[in-house]
Amino acid sequence: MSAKEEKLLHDAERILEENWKGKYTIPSPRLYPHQWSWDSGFITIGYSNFDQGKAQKELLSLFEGQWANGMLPHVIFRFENNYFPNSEYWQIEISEYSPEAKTSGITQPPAHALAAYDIFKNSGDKEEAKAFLKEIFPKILLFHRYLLTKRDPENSGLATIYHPWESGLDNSLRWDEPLARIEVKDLPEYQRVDKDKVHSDQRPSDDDYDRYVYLIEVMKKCSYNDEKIYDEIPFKIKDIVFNSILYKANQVMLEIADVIGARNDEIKTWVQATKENYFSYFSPNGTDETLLYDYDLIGEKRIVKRTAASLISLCTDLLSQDQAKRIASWMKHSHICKESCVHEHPVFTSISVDDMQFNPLNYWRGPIWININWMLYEGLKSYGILDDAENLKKSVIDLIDEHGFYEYYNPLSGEGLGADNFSWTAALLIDLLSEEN
Ligand code: 9WN
Repeated sequence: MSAKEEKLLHDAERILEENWKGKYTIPSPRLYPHQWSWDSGFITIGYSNFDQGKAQKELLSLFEGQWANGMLPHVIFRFENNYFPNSEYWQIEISEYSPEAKTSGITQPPAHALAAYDIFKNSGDKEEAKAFLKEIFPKILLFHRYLLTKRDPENSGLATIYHPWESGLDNSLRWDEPLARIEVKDLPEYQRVDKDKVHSDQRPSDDDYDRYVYLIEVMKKCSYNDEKIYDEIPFKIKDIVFNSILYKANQVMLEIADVIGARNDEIKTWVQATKENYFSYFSPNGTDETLLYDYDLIGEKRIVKRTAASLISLCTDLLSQDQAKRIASWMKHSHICKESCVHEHPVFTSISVDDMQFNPLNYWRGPIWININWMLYEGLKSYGILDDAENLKKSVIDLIDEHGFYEYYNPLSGEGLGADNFSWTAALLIDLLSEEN
C-alpha cells in the first residue's frame, strides 16, 4: 500500500471512530444523527476489514429496530435530535407490529446479508464468526420473507417500495413522474431541518418533501398495515436497485445457510422467482435490451430514465456477458463528466450527463455517490471486466483523496457536497483499500 493509501485508510478509520456511538454508527454528525439501515450495511462491510467486534455490533444493533412482521426500518432513533421526520412524527405505535425501539415506518435496500457474509469471510476466527451468522441469519431471513410476501402480493420475487426514501436514492429522476401524479391533500404542518444544514441547491425540493410527507400520512392512516397500504398508497414501484440488491442478498443467504447448516428451500424459491420475473418487469423488450428500468405498478409501465439505477443489474449474475459488456461501455460514455472530467478515468454519476435534467449539485440528480460506484466496481469485477473495474477503483480513491469524505461529489469539479465526514464513503473506501490484489 502506498503512503497516500495508508494515510487515507487512517483518515477513513478516524471518521468511523468519530461517528461510532457505542454500538452503531451515524451516517454523519451534522445531517444524519441516527442509525440508518442500508448505511449500516455498508458501514459493516468497512468494519469487517479491521474491527470484527464493531462490525457485528453494528448489524446486531440495527436489528433491534426490526418489527414483528419482519420489516427492518430505515431509521432507528436512539435519542431525540434535530432531524425531520423525528420518531414522534412517525407514530409507529399505531402498528400492531412495531418494536419497543423508536423507528421509522418504512424500509431501505436489503444490503445486510452481504455485510453479514463479509464478516465471516474477513474473520480470522471462523468459529466465532459462525456463531454470529447463526444469530443474524434468522433476523435477515425474517426481513427478506417480509419483502417477498407482504411487499410482493404478485409473487414476482420482486419487492415493491412505497416511498422514495425506501429506494435509498431519494430524489432520483425516476420518481418524478410517479410523484407528480400524487394529489397532496390535508398535509400536516411540518418543518424541514435539512436545508438549515446543507444548501437547498443540493437537497430535494419542497414539492418533493410535501409528497414524502403525504406518503407517510397515507401509511399512518393505514396503521402501517401492508394489505391496506397496498390498496391505498399512490406510489408503488418494483425498484430495480432494491431488487438487484435483494436478489444478490438472497444468493448470499444461500451461502450463509450452507456455512451454518440452516434450511435453504424457502430462499431457493425466492431466488428462482426473481430469476423468472426480473426481465419481464425490468426490460422493455425481453432480455436483449441493454438498459433495464424500474416498473411503476400504478402507472403500469417502466420508468425509462437514464440513471445509475439501470447500471446496478451488473451486481446480479442475471445478465449475459454480452449485455454486461454493453452496459459497461454505455456507462463509460454516458455517466462521466467528459472533457471537464477531473480524473483520468471515470467515476460514475447518478444520472446520465447527457440527460437534459442532469444537475451537478443536486443530491441523486447528477452527483457522484461512492456506494453506487462501489457496487459498480463489484459488478464489473464479477463479469470479468477487470480493466474498467481497476480504473474505477483508482478514480474513487483519487476522488476521495483530493476532495475529502463527502456524501456526494460534483462531477464537473470533484467538489464534495452534502454531509461531510460521511460514514459509508469512509467504510467503502476502507473496503476497496483492504482488498488483496
Ligand atoms: C432520508 C442517510 C440517508 C441515506 C439515503 C440518502 C439520505 C435521508 C435524507 O440519507 O436520505 O432517509 O434525509 O435525505 O438519500 O440513501 O441512507 O445517509
